[in-house]
Amino acid sequence: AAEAKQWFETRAAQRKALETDALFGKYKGKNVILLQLEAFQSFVIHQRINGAEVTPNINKLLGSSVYFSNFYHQTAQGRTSDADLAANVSLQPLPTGSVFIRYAQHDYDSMPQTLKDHGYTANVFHAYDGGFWNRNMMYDRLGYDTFFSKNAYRIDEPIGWSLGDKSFFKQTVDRMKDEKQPFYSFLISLSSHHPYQLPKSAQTLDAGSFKNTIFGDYLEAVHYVDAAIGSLIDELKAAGLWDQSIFMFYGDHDNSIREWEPFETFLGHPLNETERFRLLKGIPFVVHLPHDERAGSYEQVGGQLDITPTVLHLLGISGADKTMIGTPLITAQPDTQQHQKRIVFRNGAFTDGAVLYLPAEDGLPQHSKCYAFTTGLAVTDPSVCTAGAAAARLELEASDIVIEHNLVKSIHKP
Ligand code: GP9
Repeated sequence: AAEAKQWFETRAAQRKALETDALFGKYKGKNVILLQLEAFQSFVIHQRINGAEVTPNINKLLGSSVYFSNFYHQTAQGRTSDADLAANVSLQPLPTGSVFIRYAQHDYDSMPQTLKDHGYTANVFHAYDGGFWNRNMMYDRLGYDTFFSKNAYRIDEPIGWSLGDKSFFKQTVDRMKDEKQPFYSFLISLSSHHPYQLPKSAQTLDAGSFKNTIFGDYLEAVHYVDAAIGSLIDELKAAGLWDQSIFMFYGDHDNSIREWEPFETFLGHPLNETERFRLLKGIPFVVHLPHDERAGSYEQVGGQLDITPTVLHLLGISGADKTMIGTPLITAQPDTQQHQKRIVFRNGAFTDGAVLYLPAEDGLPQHSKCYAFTTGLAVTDPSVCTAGAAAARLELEASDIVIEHNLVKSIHKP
């Protein structure tokens, strides 16, 4: 436990050092609207099928937003709930099960609670049963004012498990526009849930040769979600919230399609091992800042655990007294500050943008792999990955200890 505490103190000190950055507090007092998109992967962005863009609204939004093109999900068995934990609590998921279910009675330094401590209202919206993933309990623990679950919505656009995202977003904006500002709103979408079959009336993409396959259904589903995001942006503008808010979204996890052939056909080339890993873990992270500031594509690596630290940094709220793993991604001088940053995955894999380390499935160190991140070529001297792999293990162990022994509140706060 002492080592875990020290690990978190070191990480907190790294965030503290960034507080002199010119962007710290640049967006103080703005609303924060964060969308978690079901099974939304980044490989569909900027792609076309039969001449039509799969994500036309997102592609357009990227022209005026900060887009992290090397951003990865860090979920494990807890799937959607792990993504939520990563994004709002900045801790790693557990090796087995979901923190939401196993440790909902423990304490966390959550984004909603931290923002509430700074005068925000904080609500979470998801049009499904409130008990799923133990959300009722966990959201209470994380400090949200209100969890608007399925009962709070009119099911006037039935899709899949529940309400379609278009209506979900619209009804949520109707609530948000009457909310006391500044607010934090966390919205969890659902229409692009496995197995991705939309009603015929909601299918507007010609999936061509993928039609009537799960991959084609997935493309249809993300195309629908993209349209829902387009409408949501229009609604936020009409409600006068767009330039008063930091608007962000990310994908929660991969789409569970485990055959590579349709991906390779869609992308038009075979995928080597690093490309497969990057595709499987790759999710979009898009941040629209008021008045389109800092728009561009950023290639530095990042992961879901960096979302809360990034938000706190932009709002000028110190993350130095918080038990979190991530570090801010949007800083004035990302290149100098992000050196040695590692994105750590639950199986012990990591990338720092230079190498990708994949531990052996049989657990034998000699079977682990160390690749150059961009070329995907095996690194001739695998010891290049050794120190990073050990550091990744330490991060996972420190996170597990803090969660399992309820230590978040006992880490030293400077
Ligand atoms: C249900 C939704 C799906 O509420 O969040 O969770 P998942 O099955 O993707 O983990």
